[in-house]
Amino acid sequence: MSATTWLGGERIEVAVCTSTNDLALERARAGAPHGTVVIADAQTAGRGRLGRTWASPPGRSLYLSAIVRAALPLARLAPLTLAVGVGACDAVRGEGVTAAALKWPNDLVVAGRKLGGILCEGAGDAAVVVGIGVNLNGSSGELPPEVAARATTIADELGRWVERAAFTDRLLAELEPWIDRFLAGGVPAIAAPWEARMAAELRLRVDRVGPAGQPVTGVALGLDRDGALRLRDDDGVVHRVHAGEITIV
Ligand code: BT5
Repeated sequence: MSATTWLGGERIEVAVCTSTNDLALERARAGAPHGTVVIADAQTAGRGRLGRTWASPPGRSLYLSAIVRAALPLARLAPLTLAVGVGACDAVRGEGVTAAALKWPNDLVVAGRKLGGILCEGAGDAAVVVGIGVNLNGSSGELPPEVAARATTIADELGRWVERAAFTDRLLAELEPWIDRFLAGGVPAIAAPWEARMAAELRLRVDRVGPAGQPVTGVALGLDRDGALRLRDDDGVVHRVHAGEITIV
């Protein structure tokens, strides 16, 4: 595993915070350099997209946010998430969870159960924060009941303890080149690798995608040129999905 050039050069580790994304956003606005990484043992208000919560119990998982100094318009945050997913997927596979795969737009899954998630947020004109949560140790059964049934941990998958520091180094080393490739080449630079790691066997239900805003159920075919998901429904019609609640059926 090679070391990184810029990612994680500066690391801020705290026992507890509301959200590592909050801390990273604050540091980004205060001028922290490209690649600064924030890691917490626990988050009291870990978050996902659309106001959802990321369960963040202490001492057993990875909660990490990285500052990327790049002027990315809002529309490019979603595809950046895809690039980050490729690196995160490879890190988890490298740890031994070879069945890990990507579910559009920001989930890391194993056989339909969620192992990790990504949340990218803008931090002013010239920086973004990339937040990643990966369930490492303990059993998914110890997560809050509303999450447990659809979650997994690396320890659940491998039957052994995962050392957070070593996994963090692995993750940063895998992430850096994919972020660089995306910043240089956009979606075309990461689309095929993303598709190669896509959980293609899952049946997905997407809210508000049909012509009348109705839910559609189908299978993922891959990415469009702008990073939208192409989903084929049961009648063979292909939909472009830009947003919406995506659930595994
Ligand atoms: C995500 O949102 O998957 C993005 C999660 C990003 C978390 C990281 S941790 C470091 C950084 N700091 C933060 O505050 N956030 C980032 P979304 O697609 O909206 O999924 C959220 C949903 O995942 C929840 O509504 C639950 O159903 C489920 N969930 C919550 N906690 C989970 C966990 N620990 N493991 C598996 N699933 C979980």
